[in-house]
Amino acid sequence: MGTVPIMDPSIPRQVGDPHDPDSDPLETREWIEALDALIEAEGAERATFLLRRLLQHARTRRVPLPQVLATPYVNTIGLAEQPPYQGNLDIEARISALVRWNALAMVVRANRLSGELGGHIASYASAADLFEVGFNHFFRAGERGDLVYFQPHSAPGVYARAFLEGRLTEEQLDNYRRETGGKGLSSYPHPWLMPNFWQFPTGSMGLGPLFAIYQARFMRYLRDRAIVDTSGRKVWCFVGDGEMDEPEALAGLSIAAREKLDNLVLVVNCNLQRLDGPVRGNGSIVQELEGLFAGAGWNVVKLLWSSDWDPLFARDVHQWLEKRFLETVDGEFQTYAATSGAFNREHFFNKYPELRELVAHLSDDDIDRLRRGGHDPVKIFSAYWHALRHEGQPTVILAMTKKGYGMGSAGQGRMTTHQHKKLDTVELLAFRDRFALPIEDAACDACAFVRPPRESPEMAYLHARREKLGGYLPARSTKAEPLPTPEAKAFAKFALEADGKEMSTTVAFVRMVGALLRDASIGKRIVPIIADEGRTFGMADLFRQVGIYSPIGQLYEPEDQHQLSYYKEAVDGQILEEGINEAGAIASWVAAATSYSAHGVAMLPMYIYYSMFGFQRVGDEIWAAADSRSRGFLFGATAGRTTLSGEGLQHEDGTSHLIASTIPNCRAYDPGLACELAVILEDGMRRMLGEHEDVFYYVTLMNEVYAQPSLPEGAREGILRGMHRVREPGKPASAPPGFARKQKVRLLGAGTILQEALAAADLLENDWGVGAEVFSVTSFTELRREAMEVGRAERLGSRHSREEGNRRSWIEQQLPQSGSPVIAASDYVSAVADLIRPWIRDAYVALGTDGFGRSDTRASLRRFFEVDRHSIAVAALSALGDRRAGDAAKRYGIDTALPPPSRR
Ligand SMILES: Cc1ncc(C[n+]2csc(CCOP(=O)(O)OP(=O)(O)O)c2C)c(N)n1
Repeated sequence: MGTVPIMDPSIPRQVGDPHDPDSDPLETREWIEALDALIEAEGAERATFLLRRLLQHARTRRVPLPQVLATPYVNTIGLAEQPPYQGNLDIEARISALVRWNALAMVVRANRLSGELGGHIASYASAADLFEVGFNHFFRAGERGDLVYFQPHSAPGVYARAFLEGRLTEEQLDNYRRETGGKGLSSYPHPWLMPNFWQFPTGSMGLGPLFAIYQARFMRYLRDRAIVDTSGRKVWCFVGDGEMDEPEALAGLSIAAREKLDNLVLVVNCNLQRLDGPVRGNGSIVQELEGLFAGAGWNVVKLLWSSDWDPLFARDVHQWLEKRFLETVDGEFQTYAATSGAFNREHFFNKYPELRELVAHLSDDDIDRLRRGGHDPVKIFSAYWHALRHEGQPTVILAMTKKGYGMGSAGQGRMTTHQHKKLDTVELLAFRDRFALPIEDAACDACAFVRPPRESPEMAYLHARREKLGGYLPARSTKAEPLPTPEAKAFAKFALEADGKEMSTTVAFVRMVGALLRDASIGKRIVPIIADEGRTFGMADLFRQVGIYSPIGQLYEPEDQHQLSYYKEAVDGQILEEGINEAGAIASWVAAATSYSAHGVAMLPMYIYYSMFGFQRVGDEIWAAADSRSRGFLFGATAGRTTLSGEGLQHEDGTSHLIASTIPNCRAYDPGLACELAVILEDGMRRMLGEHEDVFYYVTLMNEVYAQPSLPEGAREGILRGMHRVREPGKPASAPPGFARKQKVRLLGAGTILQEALAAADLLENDWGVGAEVFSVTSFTELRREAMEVGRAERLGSRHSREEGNRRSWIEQQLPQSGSPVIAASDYVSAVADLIRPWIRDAYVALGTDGFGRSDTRASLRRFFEVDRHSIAVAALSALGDRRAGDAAKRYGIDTALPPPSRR
């Protein structure tokens, strides 16, 4: 038995408590009686006022104050504040038993079929009542309904309920975790795999709570900007207590409190266990989370003990129970969950004579039946009821449960229960009896699914409840109206007709966004998102143009108020300025990018960030965004390992395009020209907002300034498919008609490195008499994808779906076998250019920026990574087998003795 170190020493102790000696018990009693009298006569509010004043005074007198962020280990909501239960507890218990049974049967059956399928029983067993009270009384469905983020490995319970509701078939349940085999069910909530069912992917622990918080915040944004009236809608998020150790799970706590998100209820299923063992064996996860959430400014509701304990609390006038709870660490609570009433009596209650006496009238079985709060619908109902009525703060409900509840010796509270998925006949029968399920022995042994007839009282009740709450959940909708999207000439004429004007693609982007924000059709739907780098990317003008969202407007006169583009915060501000918080910014982006589904109104998020702090920093969130079928733009700005010069190892991105290429629905582009950017934006908007394609775009932007050409005739298709020719091999001025250079190379350049490829072509022609054709590669990823599709179609003898009849990929069309080598260079690791190697029939050299980024000028960096014009020219000569390659290296000052950049 240990003591919990973080327990609050201010908890009132019983007079004469040996652990908290009182030097003057009589005086203490007088103070307490005085407070009681005050509450009695003038009410709790007055008592709060006086206590606050006393504390203030004590502080000025430098009296050390007790820690105030922890309360006793009892329910926050007292019996007197409990609303009457508004349902039929008997029927609900029978429904809940059926859901529990079917969830368990699903996992056991799947594992009888194949041990490799996995699945979890114990987590849902602990969460079942938390979910069921929600389904029967709180979760509203439909367009104006609530958004529920489910604890991922409790999915079997959600499926089991949908089965009872008639929304899933027995066959689907039987195909649990085999959704690729046909009519089955995915392991965890995945909108990609079950697009009509799951709304929010939560399988990667920690993202659920973060996404839920930013969803609640985005709902306020939609309301405040008068786009959708989201008032009254709630976000519910169910999360494991072990999961709360994920940094992402805690990352949004302060914004939720700061923005007073009382439309959010987070329910932490505190079964005190995670996968390997206890969450805080030597401490108390409930007390720890209470301190964290209360400190961040949340309304904390502890839901620890069931109604069974109320009579005991009522008789326990000297708070012996509170004292005993506080000194019990979670490792012990887990043991009490796994053991019998007799054991609990012996080890928990018998420690103090007062507690022994308190339960003397109870049998061991009675003690065994003393439930934890998260298993008592009455207490759960009360906690939810209060949470919904709480104003001005988000609410967290810390619900204590038992992991594997009802699994008896097969799993309840056992160290190994998380992965327990096999139950023998005896254990199955015991489970049936424990929940009084009407199942024959043989059916029980066979783990038969059970669904009473529609007209049975249970089913009639279940459907009536859901009808009252607007329909069934979870259900994902995609009803948003398509939006007409503008043509590039409407927002990017300057880029399409650049005619040699100098600018960077970042500057071009900012101009395009500025114009798009004024577009009558989609302007209001754009959600610009930045993570404290707006000024870096030259977006400061937008601060005033559309304002920065703040739910309380601007309470101060900004220092720069007299400037044209001052820092303007407004309730209807359009920009989400997330501060230095890429995780939060992506969470906002996901909320906006899925608004077409969650809110029936398509938004167009444009999140611009330092490209290194995207896929690398929050890659898992982007993966979840892809799973969520997000539609929107991600802009990796001042991208490229050598273009963002001077910033060094941690900022210079050479990998994001490689990671982006692994995400099936991410269309990744690295345009080097402003006109290319315009075409990509135009097409992206059309596909996402007009055609409702479930894709999102990753586009890199650079801050290098150079002359921009107008959009070449006929280039549009190539830009979108991944490459187009920008330069023919040159001819000497005096060349006779029909002149052809003997040697020719083809150079591919991506992003700003296209400029190096163009310069290399000049070097090759002028210095070495080699003809060079230059292609701008806007997307190695798109080129590869299409070529793979074509190759697969050929392999399988089927027709290529996108390009019917055309059996040659775009790469092969652009770079047919010709005997001329191909040299590609990008500002990313060479593996990016290598993505297309299999389809190039001639010698192929892929140059890239492998190695750590470093601080230097652009020219030096490009030389260092060997993607500069000279290195490209030398690579071309070498690929031609031209003996002059060595001379060229010498002439251009390339030190061939240096080790490769990745080893320097
Ligand atoms: C990011 C991440 N890490 C690890 C896992 C694997 N995992 C799934 S459930 C689980 C334990 C969950 O414990 P807890 O959150 O306490 O929930 P409980 O099952 O106890 O209700 C783990 C480690 C995961 N899904 N995601």
